[in-house]
Amino acid sequence: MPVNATAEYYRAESHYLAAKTREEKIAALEEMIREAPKHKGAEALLSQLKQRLAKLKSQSESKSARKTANIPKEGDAQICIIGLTQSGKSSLLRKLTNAKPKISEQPYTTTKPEIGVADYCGVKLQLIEIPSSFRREFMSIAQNCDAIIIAIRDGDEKETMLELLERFRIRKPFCFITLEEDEKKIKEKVWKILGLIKVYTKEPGKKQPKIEGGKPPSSGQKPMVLEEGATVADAVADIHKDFLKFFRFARIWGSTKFPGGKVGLEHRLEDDDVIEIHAG
Ligand SMILES: Nc1nc2c(ncn2[C@@H]2O[C@H](COP(=O)(O)OP(=O)(O)OP(=O)(O)O)[C@@H](O)[C@H]2O)c(=O)[nH]1
Ligand SMILES: [Mg+2]
Repeated sequence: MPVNATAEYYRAESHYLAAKTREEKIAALEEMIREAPKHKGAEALLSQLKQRLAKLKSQSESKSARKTANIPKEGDAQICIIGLTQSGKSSLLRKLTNAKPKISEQPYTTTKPEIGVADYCGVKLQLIEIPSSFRREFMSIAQNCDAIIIAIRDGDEKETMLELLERFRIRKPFCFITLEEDEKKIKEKVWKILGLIKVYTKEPGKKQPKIEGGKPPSSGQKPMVLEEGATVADAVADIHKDFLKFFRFARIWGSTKFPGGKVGLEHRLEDDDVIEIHAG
């Protein structure tokens, strides 16, 4: 018992002892801390109360953290497919990836996130369809992904979906896709909004891979995926951080005036560039 505690403190303590939920306990503890005597003799009590409060708060936070259904990112980018029920989300996921979600005429067929991986020119895009119940735990996936595909049947759904994204404060690049769109077009649209570039490496003396926009190179080579605006330095560091120390120059096919033009670390790369790094 604290020395010289006020009546208010004891009232707060009785609230604490009577509290049933964690939230009530937190509120009562905060009240106790406010009302606790602040003199030297009561220091131990105050620190005990603060510790108890911190413990309770961390418990309630981990409980609420469980309400989010974040899915570990795999591949080069994570894209969320969202839309009203029966807008064709599962059909899109089937069309673009290896996933086999159930498709039916029954509204709200999809009840949990469905995940698949799409290949775009060797780039791996992780696609996640979320249920149209728009529960908070599913919306957190849309809040944390890199870009959003909004599945729509017609133009009228656009407004509704944009309002929904705003309501959940989802501010990610997005594009609208309708069921009838061609697979290649959809992937190109998604790639454009991601704000990424793909860059292919080649070894000195070897033939450079032939890159035709939107098509994987015939060699099947997987590109390096970098942020838009990335430089040669970013590409070199992506291969190995220590590599930067030994860098001499690079030759580029694509973003240079002449094929195989010589550049330094500061040269800005573009989508579908081929880079040959000279080091040593
Ligand atoms: N017009 C048209 N309809 C299609 C096509 N593919 C699927 N459908 C129909 O579109 C409806 C919705 O398809 P889903 O892909 O299951 O839609 P969803 O958005 O996943 O729906 P829920 O999971 O129930 O919210 C179904 O009735 C399908 O039969 C298509 O290529 N063209
Ligand atoms: Mg579905």
